[in-house]
Amino acid sequence: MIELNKTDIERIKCSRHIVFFTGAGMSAESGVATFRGKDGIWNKFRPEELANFDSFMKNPAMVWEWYSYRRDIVRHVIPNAGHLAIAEFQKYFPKITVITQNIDNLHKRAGSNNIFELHGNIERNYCIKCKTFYNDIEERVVPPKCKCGGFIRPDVVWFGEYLPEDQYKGAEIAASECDYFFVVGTSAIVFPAASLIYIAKKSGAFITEINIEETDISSFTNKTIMGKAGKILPEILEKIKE
Ligand code: BJW
Ligand code: ZN
Repeated sequence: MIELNKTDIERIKCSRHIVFFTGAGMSAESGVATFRGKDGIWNKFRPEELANFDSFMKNPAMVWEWYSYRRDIVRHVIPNAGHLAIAEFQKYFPKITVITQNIDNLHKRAGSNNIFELHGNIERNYCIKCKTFYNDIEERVVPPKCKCGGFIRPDVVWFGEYLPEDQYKGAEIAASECDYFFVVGTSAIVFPAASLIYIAKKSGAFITEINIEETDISSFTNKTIMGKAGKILPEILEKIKE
């Protein structure tokens, strides 16, 4: 059973606006690998070789193939009990905001409807030259090319790139306005996304972390619950319904 006492549950119940700030650990139980840690994909693939624009320009085919491979994975997995619990929270609170660093679309597929995607979405692509957006792409050539001749890249945020302004701005407002802020399955080391935790705390929100291990922000949060997101979140929801 989770380490939440009556006061903790009351505090959640009294909240009018709850934010769930999620990272790769949120989707781990769906079968999407995390980046860092024991089973992280970056033990096998180096981020600096794949997750930045220079690498894409140096070897577009390799980078495109890597995202193609990951796109295929996320299309074949399904939202887990944690994603579904977050979506169900919408029934019980005036406002729920999901701020995700994940590019896998699983919150949307679970039914959450107020989502800020800080690092893009692997289902979208755009031409680096004329910025035309593409959803489904026939990969006759790899990487595919736009009508204008430019390479098409995934609409994800690589290191050194700015986050989509509207998504970050919306997330920043939610973090500063909410009264409860859950940090779920993130190592919280990538900025500016991680700064939202500090903004929320400074603005007076209660911060609860859900993670299978301690992170850099564990000493900063008001509470850390150790465990899997797919187990803890449904348990919290059940307590709220009681
Ligand atoms: C579970 C679980 C279960 C497992 N239940 N929990 C020095 C200092 C500060 C900043 C910088 C710096 N040097 C460079 C920077 C900036 C840089 C940055 O932050 N780097 C740090 C790594 C140091 N940031 C950027 O470059 C950003 N842009 C930017 O700053 O723009 C301004 C600028 C512009 C121009 C010039 C200069 C500056 C952009 C960051 C983009 C991040 N992109 C990626 C890749 C996306 C595409 C793709 O998927 O390929 O986003 S990197 C990767 O990390 C991905 C993630 O969204 C992000 C965060 O990872 P996350 O989600 O936390 O995953 P993990 O694997 O780290 O953690 C998983 C957690 O889950 C663990 O804690 C587990 O324990 C837990 N877990 N199973 C619960 N079942
Ligand atoms: Zn183009």
